[in-house]
Amino acid sequence: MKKVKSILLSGIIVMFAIITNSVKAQDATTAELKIKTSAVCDMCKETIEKYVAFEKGVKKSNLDVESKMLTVTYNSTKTTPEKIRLAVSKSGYDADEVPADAKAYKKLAACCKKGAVCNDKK
Ligand SMILES: [Cu+2]
Repeated sequence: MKKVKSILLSGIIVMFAIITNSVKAQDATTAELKIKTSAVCDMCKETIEKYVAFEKGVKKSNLDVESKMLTVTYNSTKTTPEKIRLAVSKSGYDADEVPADAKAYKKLAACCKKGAVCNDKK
């Protein structure tokens, strides 16, 4: 009888843990995404960050020019990594496997084109 009780008790504990965990998961709507871009200078950084900021659900973004990595904090119930990559593409830059939008890329300053050596690059 004692054994049955302890099995029952551990069953309740496991169930409780599962419930608490699922509540936590629903609560965690803030997600972080890292995107490899084709940015080359501080101007690129400004362009991309401004563009991504307009995307619904994006809380903040920061591009590290040195590594070309864009870190985006976003609300996962309002947007998706796909949409954010598309926003980067529409600003004229590559976003991971998504190539830069051709029209937007054409409009970029010469120093912001892929492989360009920018004057204000530190
Ligand atoms: Cu640039």
